Amino acid sequence: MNPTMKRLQSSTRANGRGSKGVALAVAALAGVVTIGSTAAAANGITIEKPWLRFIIKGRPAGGYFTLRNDTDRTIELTGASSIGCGMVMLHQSKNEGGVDKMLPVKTVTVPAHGTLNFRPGSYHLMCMHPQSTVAVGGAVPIALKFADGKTISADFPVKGPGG
Ligand SMILES: [Cu+2]
Repeated sequence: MNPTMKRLQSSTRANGRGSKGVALAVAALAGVVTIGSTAAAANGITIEKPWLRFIIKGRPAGGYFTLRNDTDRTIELTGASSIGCGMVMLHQSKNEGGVDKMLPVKTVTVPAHGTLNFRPGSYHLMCMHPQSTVAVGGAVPIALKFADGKTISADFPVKGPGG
């Protein structure tokens, strides 16, 4: 075996080990952030049963989920973002004087060891400009941002108007 070939072989082995290490790291990371496709959790905060209600192309789509706080402190959701939505807003649906309205909210808090349902008729995310990649049967990753600077991402399966 000439020296060049020997170098090539050892570098191939090194690469093999390297990519295996990366794959394991990615798998470990995915394990922390995503549990199946129905919940995402980090540091005691869980996004359960996320879904996006896609009604018609070109119209905003509502994002729904349950936010569970298993920590000993109040958590404060301050915003969300998604490349699939152009822009994501925090909204609250309210009935005022017999009229259904959606109002933008700056923050949504969940008390220690509490849960909050983001659902039709209440708090929800508004996917303002669903991109062409958003389609029923697919999923859109959305990142929730918290007051402490942390973010948690979850894949929101896209469903039709009936959920
Ligand atoms: Cu809305």
